[in-house]
Amino acid sequence: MPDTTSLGFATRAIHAGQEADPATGATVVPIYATSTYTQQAPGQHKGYEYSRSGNPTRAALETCLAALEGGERGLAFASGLAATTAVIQGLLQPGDEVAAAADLYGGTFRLFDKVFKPWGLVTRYTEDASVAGFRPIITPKTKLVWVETPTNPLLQIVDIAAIAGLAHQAGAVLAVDNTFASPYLQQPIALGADLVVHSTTKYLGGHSDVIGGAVIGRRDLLQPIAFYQNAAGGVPGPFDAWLTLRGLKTLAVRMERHCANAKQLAAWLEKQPTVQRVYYPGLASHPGHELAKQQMRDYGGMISVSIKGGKDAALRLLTRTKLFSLAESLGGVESLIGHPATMTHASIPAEVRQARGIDDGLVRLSVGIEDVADLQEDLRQAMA
Ligand code: P1T
Repeated sequence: MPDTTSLGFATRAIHAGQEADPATGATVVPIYATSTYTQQAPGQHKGYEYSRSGNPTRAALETCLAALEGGERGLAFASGLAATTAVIQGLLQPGDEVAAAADLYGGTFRLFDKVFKPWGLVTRYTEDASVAGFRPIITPKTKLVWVETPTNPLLQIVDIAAIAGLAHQAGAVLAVDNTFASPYLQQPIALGADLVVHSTTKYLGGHSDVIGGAVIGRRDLLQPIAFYQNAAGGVPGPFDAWLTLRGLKTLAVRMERHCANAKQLAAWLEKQPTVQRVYYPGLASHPGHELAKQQMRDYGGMISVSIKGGKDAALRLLTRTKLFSLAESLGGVESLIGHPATMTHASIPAEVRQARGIDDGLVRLSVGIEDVADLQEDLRQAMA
């Protein structure tokens, strides 16, 4: 394995873990569609025994993910939530506590609340994701601090270095769900985080054609998570690993366009009379703008918009766009529009959701890489 650490991001995305196939010389990592591997004698093999434990296509993806996040090791999972599950099951015991920033993907909240709470895990949430906000929810039992940044769906920015310092003082591990930023825009490990979690379904895969997840971090910390990956088996198949690896190759150029398009649309949306508020960290009006400038390369492709007139007005917009597809998910080349209250965040109780600002007038945009003039015109005609 040549050392890729000195290479730039776009080069690593194309080369890390992806040297020519040792068996055939194939330039592109092949889809190793095999469940098992023939051994010369029991235990004598070429590094692979069974594809739950390891598969060369998945191994290439895992190596590339680690190289992009600047971690020692990467692990790929069948979904983002399978990755989150592996972190919890690999590192925590019933009775342990998680301290989490309250604004996060509804499915992650549901996992903590409906699966791990009955198992014995206590999750405490803070609306204020600053050090001052986290302090009161960190107890001697806190083993894991969990943040997204930017958050889903309100695009809050969390100070990764500051929260890492706080977590480490408390003897806890900081995990950052880096799905909204992608490693092209933000590398949490360099800022002090211990683990990075991804839904690779989003920007990393980038084409809305595959579900996957990942955990990246230090070798010692990943060891029990890797044990769980093999023991419980929530791994991606080789075709899914291959699609994700194929997506990664263009991550840098895609993110540039996602960011440029979103920046233009956010500035335009802020001036529209039907818009109450625009949530986009690239806007000077965003409370996390200065922090985002420090810890991110650019501001990402996600925008949330609060529409005047509440639910009815929001639903009118959602059903009138022609290029923005009304759909869950984000981070693909095509633009998507969604209604967090009834879609991605429906699993959060209504009163909790509303208290957090995820009201029925909130619309979330995943800005794709189409021509931005077409996207703007689509929103204009839908809001007219
Ligand atoms: O869907 P899955 O690959 O299991 O990933 C879950 C997940 C984890 N973390 C974040 C920040 C996410 O946004 C998601 C999935 N989110 C959506 C499907 C969505 O539309 O927000």
